[in-house]
Amino acid sequence: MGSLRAILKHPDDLYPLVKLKLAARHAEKQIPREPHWGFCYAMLHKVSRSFALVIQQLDTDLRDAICIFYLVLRALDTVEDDTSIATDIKVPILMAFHRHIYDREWHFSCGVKHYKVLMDEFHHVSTAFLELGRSYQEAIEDITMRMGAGMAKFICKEVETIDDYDEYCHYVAGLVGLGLSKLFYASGKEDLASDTLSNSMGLFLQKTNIIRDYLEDINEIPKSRMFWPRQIWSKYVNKLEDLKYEENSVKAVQCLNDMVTNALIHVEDCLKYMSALRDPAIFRFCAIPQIMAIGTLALCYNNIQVFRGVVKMRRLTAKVIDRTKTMSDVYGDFYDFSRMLKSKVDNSDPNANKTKEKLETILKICRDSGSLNNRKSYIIRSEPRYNSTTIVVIFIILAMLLAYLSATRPNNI
Ligand code: D61
Ligand code: MG
Repeated sequence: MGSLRAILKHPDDLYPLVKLKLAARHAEKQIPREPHWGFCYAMLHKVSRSFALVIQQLDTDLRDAICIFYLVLRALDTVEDDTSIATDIKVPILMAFHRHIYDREWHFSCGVKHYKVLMDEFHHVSTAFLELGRSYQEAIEDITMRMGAGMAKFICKEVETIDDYDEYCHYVAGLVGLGLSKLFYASGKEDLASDTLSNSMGLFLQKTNIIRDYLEDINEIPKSRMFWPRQIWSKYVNKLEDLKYEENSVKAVQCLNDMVTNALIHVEDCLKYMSALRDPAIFRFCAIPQIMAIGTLALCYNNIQVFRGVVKMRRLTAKVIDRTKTMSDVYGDFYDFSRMLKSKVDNSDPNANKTKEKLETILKICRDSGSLNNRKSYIIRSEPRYNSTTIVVIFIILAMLLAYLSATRPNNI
């Protein structure tokens, strides 16, 4: 939860934040009573606050399926990400994970903190999985099998080329897109989306994470993890870790901008995918992470901080969740963030023209949608126009409300 100081500085963040808190409490009341479902939803909140918030607002049976889909893949990813497990132990677990989900007795202890609890008590997840409808189970099993095999392949292989990068991202995130499209279709609420568009939805999110998390991944203990493709970084430095050293700042930022330009390729497909959705809750579920991603790219572009610490759009989350309702909101936000990105392009950057071309394509799609009027931007924001007494009164009331909500609900936002 934002500090009082942060709230005082950005008063318009407060209303969506309070709304979000109330929505989270409401959703919590709807969690099924059985202990395995209780465990699954509590775990979802702990391991992913942002996805939990968007999953919550879906209708019950689809929501349950997506919750389990998320936890199964998060568990698989915990095995993949645990750098202390030897390869000969790890690979067979990844390959057989799609069978373990049918076995209530199975578990494998690894990971840390919440992830360790998820792994130790995985029987709750398999119990809940076994209660899902057969078409949901089949979609989850199929994607888990393909993701596990893909992860296993990349345990022993580095991400060298841009094709490798796209292939790795397909396994860990593109397949989530394919699986979600299948789950939406199985719920009877959506047509079946094409694999290409579904894949792009995942690639755009995953590439944004990989760009943002450079420092975290390179500093991973006991062994650093590298997802930036050699084909891109070798144009700027000799070793991927050289990007974090101050003397390479200029090259580092150029490399970062190259990576952002590569991620922008997927935007067109993502907009096409989202524009075909019909169910408002599914639409919001898909659109919110995409808006956060383009916002994150806009924040990371040309920003040396990516190599120094954490760059996150924390403050915007509640607002995006509150405001994203229709495709016009999506076009509007993609338009604003693309303009912000364009304003950051320096003509001396080796990819300046390529980046600007990609951004022009996105801006044109948004303009051609004909829905850019009458919107309030996240970026161009007016300063609040209250006098000081009003500010003090409003803050005291809202701070008390927030303090109350935080005290009665331990989950932080
Ligand atoms: C619409 C809405 C959500 C979508 C989508 C379409 C298409 C794809 C995705 C979500 C997946 C995006 C993944 C981006 C975040 N990356 C990770 O979490 C990495 O792990 C990848 C393997 C596990 C994937 C688990 C997952 C994630 C989101 C889901 C989901 C399953 C199921 C349903 C809905 C959303 C990453 O994790 C570490 C980190 O970034 O903190 C990694 O290990 O690389
Ligand atoms: Mg992983």
